[in-house]
Amino acid sequence: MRSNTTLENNFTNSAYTNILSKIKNRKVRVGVVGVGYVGQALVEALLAERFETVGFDLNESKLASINHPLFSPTTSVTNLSKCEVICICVPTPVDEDRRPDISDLEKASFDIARLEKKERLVVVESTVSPGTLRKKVLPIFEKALWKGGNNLFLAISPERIDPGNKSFTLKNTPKIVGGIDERSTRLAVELYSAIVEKVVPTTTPEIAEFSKMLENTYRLVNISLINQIKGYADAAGIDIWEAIEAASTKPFAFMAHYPGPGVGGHCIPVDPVYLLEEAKNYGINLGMVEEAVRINEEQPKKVISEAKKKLNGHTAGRAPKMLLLGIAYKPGTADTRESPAIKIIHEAEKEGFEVSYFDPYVPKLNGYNSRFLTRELLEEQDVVVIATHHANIPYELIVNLDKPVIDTRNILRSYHQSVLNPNGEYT
Ligand code: SAJ
Repeated sequence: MRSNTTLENNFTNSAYTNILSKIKNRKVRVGVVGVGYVGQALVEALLAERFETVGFDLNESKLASINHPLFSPTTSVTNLSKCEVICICVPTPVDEDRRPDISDLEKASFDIARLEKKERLVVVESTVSPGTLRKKVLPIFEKALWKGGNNLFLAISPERIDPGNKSFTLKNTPKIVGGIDERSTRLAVELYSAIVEKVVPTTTPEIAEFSKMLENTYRLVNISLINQIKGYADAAGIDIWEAIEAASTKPFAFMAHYPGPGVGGHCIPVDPVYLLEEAKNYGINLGMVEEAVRINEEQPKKVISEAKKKLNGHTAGRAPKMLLLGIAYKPGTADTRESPAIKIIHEAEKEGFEVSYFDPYVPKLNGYNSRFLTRELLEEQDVVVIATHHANIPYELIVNLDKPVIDTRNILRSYHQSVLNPNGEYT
């Protein structure tokens, strides 16, 4: 009588070899849960390699943008039952108390765990704290009687999509993959090797989860560092932008980061919060990361105090008018998640400013409408703040403006050096 283990091993082996061969022969059907900018890039890469793909999203408009004979959009999770592979690309934001919120991931895992039980590879692409796959996601499947490494193969592969980046795409950005066991890792490597030039397996999923946190915490700490150091440079009358340019001539061990009004987006300001929370569970205090998060949150207030200093009470008796240029979180996108510009609006209004904005990518937001940028509109203002330096903002209207301009991105310098007065200030 063959032991249970042998039977299980045989089952695992056949489940594993079945999925492996289907991936190799492009016969596997891949489900993508969450077709936002990450899921959409993944779907397009899978379709380009002729994988039959099912895209699930609650928001039908996100599915409408993909048109391909091998693509089936759906708003019903049960349509994923036919998929032997399912990739989860749902957001993992922070909640209103700035605490990690993986409820979308838990819901997606719960829904997938309730699908018909057939061997399946599930890959989580969402950014999560180290240990989430093993401690939070796997138990959801095990509670639904899936057996990790038997009929369930589970891996993490953190997304590395940079929206709008033309040089680094899903295909040419190395993909980190970590499975809960060897077979899971092997299957995930096989899948991603079909659509990404370089796949990097890690020994454990925790290493893969940690590496993503490292990437984005590194970025926040360095941006907060340059924002803090700028305060010293300004006080000392030193041009921080030229200093960064000079430091960047060092061909090794220096990566330029630039001052700004704060760090937005759903990755950089958010991921370090996940790391901080998880580190606390081990009694570890990452003071430097906490300070970076604090500095970042302070930036919008610094912009307001600079505006008040430049106005120096000139508008006594009436609300000073502030025009914000660019409210998306970074140039070239309409995404306003965690955008510092929105925080500037809130802070400015708290300080009594009358605020309006112009952003060619964001026609309306939170009850405001983007104003049409004209000389007349600029003349009406007391102060102009360049918060997000979209390339298609007509800076020629600003560069000779005889009003205080707070150019948080130093974009005007590249317009006309001639407007700098001898003290190196913009007129
Ligand atoms: N920012 C600065 N100074 C800088 C760089 C960025 O203030 O020197 C601000 C931006 O204005 C923005 C925020 O930080 O508000 C985030 O900018 P980002 O360029 O990091 O853009 P993201 O959020 O799209 O980050 C993505 C991330 N990619 C992934 O998570 C897969 C990040 O890891 C990349 O480093 C980044 O793109 C990139 O390098 O473009």
